[in-house]
Amino acid sequence: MGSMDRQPPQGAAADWTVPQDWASYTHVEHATWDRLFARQSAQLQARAAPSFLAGIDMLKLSKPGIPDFDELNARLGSATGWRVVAVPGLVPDTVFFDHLANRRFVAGRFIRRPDQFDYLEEPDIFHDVFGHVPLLADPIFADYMEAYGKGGLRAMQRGMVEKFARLYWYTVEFGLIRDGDRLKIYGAGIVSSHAETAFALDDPSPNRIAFDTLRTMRTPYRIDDFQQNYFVIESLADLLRRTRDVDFATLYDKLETLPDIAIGDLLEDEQIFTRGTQNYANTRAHSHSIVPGGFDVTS
Ligand code: HBI
Ligand code: FE
Repeated sequence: MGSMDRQPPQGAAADWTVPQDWASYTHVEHATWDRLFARQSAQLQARAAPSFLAGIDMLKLSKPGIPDFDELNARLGSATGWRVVAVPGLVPDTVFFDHLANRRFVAGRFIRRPDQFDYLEEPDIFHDVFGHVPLLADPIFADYMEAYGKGGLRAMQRGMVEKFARLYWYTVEFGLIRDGDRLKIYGAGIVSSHAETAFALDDPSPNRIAFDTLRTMRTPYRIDDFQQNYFVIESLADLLRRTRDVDFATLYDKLETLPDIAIGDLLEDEQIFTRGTQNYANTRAHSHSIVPGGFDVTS
C-alpha cells in the first residue's frame, strides 16, 4: 500500500496511467493470454456466477490475444460507462480509489511469462482484465465498484483503509455468491486462478460464511496462499445494498471497539455454509513468502 505522496514513475501520467502500447505485445504474450483464457472459460462454465459468464463475451474482441484497451473500452463504456486504464503496477491507495470512484479500472499491461503460467505473486493483465472486467459489464456490480472507490476515499480520512481493503478482498477478489442451492464464484482472484477455482468451491478446508460487511472488515486475510475464509453474498444487488446504502461511519465506530476475528475462527451467531476443516492451512508446508502489500494471484 503506497503512501499518499509517492510520485508516478517516469513515463507515467500524474494519475499513474501509461499507454497500453498494444502493438508491442509479442506472439508468445498473445498466446499466453489465449491459453489462459481458454482454460479458465472452460473451467468456469459450471462454477462462475451467471453475471460473470455473461460478461466474458465482453473480452472476445475482433483480434485474438490480449485485449486492446481502446476496442475493449468502446464496448465496456457503452455497457456501463467503465473504462480500463493501464498502470505500471500497484498504485497508491488514493490513486486507486480515485480511479474507481470515476469508473476507471486500473490494470497492469504486462502478462506473466510462460514459466509463471500457474502461479504469480503480482496481478498481471490476465488477472486484472479476465478476472475483473466481465463483472464491470454488469450494471449493479459497476455501481458497487464506483461506491467502493468513493468509500475508499472516505476510509482514508478515517484512517480505516486497512479494514476497508478487507471488504474488497473478500468481495471483489475472493467473493462467492449463492445461485439457488449452489455456490458460485465471482471474485477476480478466484476466477483468474485455475487451482483456487477448484479449491474455493470444492475443498473441505476453508470456511464458507454468509457475507456481512462488518464481519469481513474484522477478518484478516492471507496474500500468500488459498483463502481460509470465503464470504457468500445472496446477490450482487444485496452486496450493493449492504455497502453503498449503509453508514460506514457507524461501522467504523464499532470497529474501533471490536477486536479482529482470528483468521480461521467462526462466530456463534453467523450463518455458515461450510464449516471448514482448515486442514489445508494447518498442514501445508508454506513455500511462498509473504510480500507486504503484495498480491497472491495464483492461476
Ligand atoms: N493498485 N494496480 C493496483 N491494483 C490494485 O488492485 C490495487 C492497487 N493499489 C492499492 C490497492 N489495490 C488496495 O488499496 C485495494 O486492495 C484496496
Ligand atoms: Fe485484483
